Amino acid sequence: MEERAAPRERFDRREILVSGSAASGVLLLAGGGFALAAEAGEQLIPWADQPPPVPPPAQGVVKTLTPWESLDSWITPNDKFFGVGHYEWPAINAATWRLNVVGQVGAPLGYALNDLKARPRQEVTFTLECSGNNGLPFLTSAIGNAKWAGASLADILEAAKIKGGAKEVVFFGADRGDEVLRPGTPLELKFTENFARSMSIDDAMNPANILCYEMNGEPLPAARGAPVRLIAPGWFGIANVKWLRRIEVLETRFMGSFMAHEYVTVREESRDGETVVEQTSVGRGLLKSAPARVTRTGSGYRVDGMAWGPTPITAVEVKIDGGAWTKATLAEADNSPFAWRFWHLDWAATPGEHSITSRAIDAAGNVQPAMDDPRIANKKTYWESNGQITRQIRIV
Ligand SMILES: Nc1nc2c(c(=O)[nH]1)N[C@H]1C(S)=C(S)[C@@H](COP(=O)(O)O)O[C@H]1N2
Ligand SMILES: [Mo]
Repeated sequence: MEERAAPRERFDRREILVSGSAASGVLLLAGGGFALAAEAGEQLIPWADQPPPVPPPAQGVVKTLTPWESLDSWITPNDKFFGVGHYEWPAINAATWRLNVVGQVGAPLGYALNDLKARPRQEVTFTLECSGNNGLPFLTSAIGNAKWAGASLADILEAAKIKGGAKEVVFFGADRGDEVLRPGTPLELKFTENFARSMSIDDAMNPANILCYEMNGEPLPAARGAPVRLIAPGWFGIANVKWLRRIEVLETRFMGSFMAHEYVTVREESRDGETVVEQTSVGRGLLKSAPARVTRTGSGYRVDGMAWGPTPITAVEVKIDGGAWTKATLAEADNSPFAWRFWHLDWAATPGEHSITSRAIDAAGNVQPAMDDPRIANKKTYWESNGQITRQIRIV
């Protein structure tokens, strides 16, 4: 876990961003809501329920997490972006790197980095969240919002001429590791596999998808998947394959470890009075919000947070202790359908221990589920955890 920045440092950072490069200034203004930007004299009150450190077995996978309290700008700076990777992070020479598009295509293609950069540039501001976020005690704040730029995936698939009858597009990363099926049995099978995820042809052809080489105006950092990663706006982190190496079109369903074994949600459902188990591959992002931080300015308190999901957020409500749900103030809407929305609530806090819960509501009236909602309570795995988050705070 990174150390929490002191309020003074955060204030300085904002000054630099606003008065610094024009590009950064535009990013900040485009967000519409710098609700979390530190004000002079503002004091951050850390949550009393800090997450435990990432345990050693998971440290190889969860590499960086910036605490919620420090995720205080609408665009998450590259140095604060969380990092998840399942195998050793590969070192790739961008000068010799090539991306091949092969399989069930009429015109197999190969691109060097400069070939991709020569194509029309497409940008998207997208909040990337690990589907394990808030599913495990130590895995919180595995989320960040960035402006990604790259080449349109749909244009490239179009140029490759996908054959009739093809079913899926598989995105292979350069990172690889050992997997085992039926461990400890006579039928045990060990093999080495590249990280890979697939999408239906329809999902892959979504015009929002990009082969991304730039993040927040800088070349895509090595840890974020350089030289090129898939950015699939609206999908959980897992779909956004880093260190892309090969795109392969298949005429069957792809059942790699990260589609079929890992990142599978197991949920009990009731069907005609019978309890059945459904296993589904982790998919699109879900309606969710989080209280991110509490600050005091003079004698006033304020709760800041964010809300995100597949549909526009129309309201966020906050519950303090056992009280009524109260509407938070949403930051000005921007034109980024895939980005989180900031919100805040002024709070006349009294000394003592308090709990703070938030819930997001979308235009269709969907409400982020409570933790005891059957959708959440009957979920056996920690992925896709969009239940309401409750935080604890001590006011002195
Ligand atoms: N090649 C590759 N891509 C990957 C992964 C990986 O292990 N290997 N992890 C995925 C997961 S689970 C998440 S949450 C995001 C994290 O992206 P970030 O490290 O850039 O924040 O990358 C996804 N893409
Ligand atoms: Mo993830």
